[in-house]
Amino acid sequence: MKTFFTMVCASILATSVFASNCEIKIEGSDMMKYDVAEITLDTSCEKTKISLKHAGKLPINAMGHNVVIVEEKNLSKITQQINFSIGVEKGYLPESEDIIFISAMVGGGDTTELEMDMSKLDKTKSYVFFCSFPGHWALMRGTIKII
Ligand SMILES: [Cu+2]
Repeated sequence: MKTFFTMVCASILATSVFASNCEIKIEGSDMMKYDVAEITLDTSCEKTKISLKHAGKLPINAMGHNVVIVEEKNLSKITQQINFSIGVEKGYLPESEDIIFISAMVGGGDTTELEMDMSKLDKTKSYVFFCSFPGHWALMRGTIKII
C-alpha cells in the first residue's frame, strides 16, 4: 500500500513539473531540419523537458541530431568549435561553460530527452537552440522565446 501511494504521489509530482508548457517536443528529419523554428520556455516551470525525436531513418553517424542551447551572442563562438574528432558522445563539442544545455545525439527513429533546470536561464538574455552535428547548425537552429 505504501508503495502504491508513493507511486501515485510521484506521478502527480511528475505531472506538475512537466505540465503543458513545461514539456516541448521537437522533431529532426533526414532533411537536416527541425520541425520548429522557435520554442517557448516558460519560466514558471521549475524544469522543462525537451523531447527530441529523430523522425528520419539515417544513422547517427550520417545524420545525427541533438539540441544545444546557448546565448545567442555565443552561437558563432561555439559553432566554430564543432569538430568530428571530439566524438558523437560529446555532441562534437568541447566542454564549455557557454553551453547551457546539451542533449544526447540521436539517429533515425530514436528519441532523447533533455531536462532543463529553468533557473539557469535569464529572462533578460537571448538564447538560441541548434544541432551540433558538424555542418547542421546553419540549417538546424531556432530562436527561444522566454515567457
Ligand atoms: Cu543535426
